[in-house]
Amino acid sequence: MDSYDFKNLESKWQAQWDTSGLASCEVNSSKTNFYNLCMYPYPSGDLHMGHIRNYTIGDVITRYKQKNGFNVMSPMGWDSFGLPAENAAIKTGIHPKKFTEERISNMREQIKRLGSLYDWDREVAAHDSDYYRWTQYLFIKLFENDLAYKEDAPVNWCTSCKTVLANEQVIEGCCERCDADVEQKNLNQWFFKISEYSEELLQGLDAIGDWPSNVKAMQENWIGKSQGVEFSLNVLDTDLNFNVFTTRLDTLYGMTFAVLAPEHSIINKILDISPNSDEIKEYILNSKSKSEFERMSISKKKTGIDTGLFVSNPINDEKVPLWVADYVLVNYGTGAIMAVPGHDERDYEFAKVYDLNILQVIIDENHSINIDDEPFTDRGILINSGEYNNLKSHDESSEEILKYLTKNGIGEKKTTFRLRDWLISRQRYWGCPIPVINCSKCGLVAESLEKLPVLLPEIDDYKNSEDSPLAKSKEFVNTSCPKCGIESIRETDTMDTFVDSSWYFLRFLDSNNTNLPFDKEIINDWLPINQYIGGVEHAILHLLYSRFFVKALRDIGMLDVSEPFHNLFSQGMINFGGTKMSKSKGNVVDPESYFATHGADALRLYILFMAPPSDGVEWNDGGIEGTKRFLNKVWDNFEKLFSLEITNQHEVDLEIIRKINQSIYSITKHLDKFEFNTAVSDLMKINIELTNYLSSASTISVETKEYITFNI
Ligand code: ANZ
Ligand code: ZN
Repeated sequence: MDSYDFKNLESKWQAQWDTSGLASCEVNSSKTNFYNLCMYPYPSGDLHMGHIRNYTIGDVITRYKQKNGFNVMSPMGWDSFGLPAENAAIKTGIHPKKFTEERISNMREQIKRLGSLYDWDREVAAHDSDYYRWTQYLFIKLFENDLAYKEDAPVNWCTSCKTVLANEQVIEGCCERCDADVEQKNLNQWFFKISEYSEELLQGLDAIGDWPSNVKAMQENWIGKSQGVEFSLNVLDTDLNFNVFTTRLDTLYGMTFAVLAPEHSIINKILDISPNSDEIKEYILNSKSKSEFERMSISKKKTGIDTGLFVSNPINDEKVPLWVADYVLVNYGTGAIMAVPGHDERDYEFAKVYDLNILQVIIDENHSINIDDEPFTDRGILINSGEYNNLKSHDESSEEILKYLTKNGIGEKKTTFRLRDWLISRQRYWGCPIPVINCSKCGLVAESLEKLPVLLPEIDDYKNSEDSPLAKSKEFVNTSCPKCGIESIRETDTMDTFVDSSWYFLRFLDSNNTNLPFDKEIINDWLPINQYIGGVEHAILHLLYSRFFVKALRDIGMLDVSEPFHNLFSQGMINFGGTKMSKSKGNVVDPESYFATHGADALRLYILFMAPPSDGVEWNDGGIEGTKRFLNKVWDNFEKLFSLEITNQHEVDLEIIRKINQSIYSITKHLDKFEFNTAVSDLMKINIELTNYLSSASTISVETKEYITFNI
């Protein structure tokens, strides 16, 4: 029989932390603030091992910082809008709200049972109208400040279900439900102007605190700053011209063809004059069904159509053919390129497929490289380039050629970004309604702030058709214009759930505010978040969107900070059977069973001990017996310590004092560096030494006992 009775101990202490308010945090305190935040979860129903890892790391930091005298804020809430609740409603008829709230209460109980400290008084849930009212408020602020706008953009359209699909519902180009082909269809949609912040989002990464370098790199790539040159090409024997963007102007003499994206705005005029206009039309239709990923993919065979027209190379008046091909994307650069197959991989592949001319204009210093089998993409010197021959490739020669282009008014330096504006409208039910009204006189008008929230209507049929599900509720749709009062209709799209999660960390700080989403002074006091902890799957979108939100709200005047997250920790994934644990794969290990057999603390300790927390790790419960045994031994040692006969000797028991100080030293050293596993193994070692000492000890001095009581 174990002496360590975790069942009773855990429930006793968890209740005690609750009643004593150990986790509750006042925003005003004489202590230094420390905002410690775990990414709020999607309420999937059950805690999985990834959650346990996340919340255990968060809990260790909360307790550690509390013990170090900080005023620690550690709130918890729910990212509770989103597709799964809606799918379940379509399948089972259970209302998404009921479905979601049952799952939340289940997860809340599990998190409490885990014993992690959260300030539940600050709890928020994205689907709660007390929360989404303020999401709508912030949307309106962005709209009023020209940071939200509406424009045509393609959505995924299932030709057989006649419904709009979310990206997650498109599996290899086909509908998840019926397997029919998915097409792109243009709808009028809402965007946030994140691209206006591209440069600042990039620069901000340098000034930020401690972030994993791979996360920074992913953000950098996503923003994708590229410095190059934009210049114009004339279509021969017409008055048409278009711009191309290149980062390799030095290869201009190697342009052997030019390419337009199928969606390029000049295409209609090309169709009027091209001898191949029928083929081009068909090609444009075909590329509509391809995803951007597919079009960019190196492994897919490149396709295109010759327009039969020519452009002239501005540097030497060479006549080269003009093609349409979908490996050129419409929304990057200018949507058109000068193709240099001799020195660019994708142009090379394309030229091989269609037997187009390939010309070498860069060579290595030894003149030994040729391009018969592959393009030459390294640095070298220019050949076949007229007066620019023998100049170094890349910067030096690009500068020289640019001088010629600028002098003749043909081109100029240009910076482009890969980052596109954020498409936030969804044709879905279970999301935050977009608080805008369409008036035939005034156009798009924001709902008046006093009338928020625009409540999600009750409907019976959650499936979407041509429109969003919300369009089915007449009471919802029909309203009057907030400006002029005439009969008008509401927007029926809802917002991307990433909008909800772009500001929840602000609401936590002032979650009971009924006048505003948050108080400016509180935010200024508490932001940036000292420590943010979450999964690496959010390394790009969530972090970028939140960073954009804070900058936009700063510019609107709602707060005075520029970055939301100072330090970021990305925990590694816990896998099982080689892949991520997930319900759909049926490889979920339920943490709750361990609460009963080993105790929450043994599980938490085991997860910390398993591996460095940033590493991915394969689940294997072989070691959990070990951490349970360790906790038992710690318990036994303390029982033994407190049962030793007390002597009146006024000298300390050095070995015991040493063990305590070794423990404090190791914990301090390792926790600051997120080396939880090393901290645990140090404690295990120290405990064995303590066991050995105690096996022969029979007395303890008064001083030592006081020292122990003081330190634990
Ligand atoms: C000629 C050239 C020669 C290029 C060469 C590269 C190498 P980064 O650096 O990623 O920004 N490009 C431009 N717009 C494009 C579009 N809309 N779709 C597909 N490709 C596009 O990429 C810039 C380069 O990508 C540009 O420089 C252009 O190809 C291509 F030896 O121009 B380059
Ligand atoms: Zn009006």
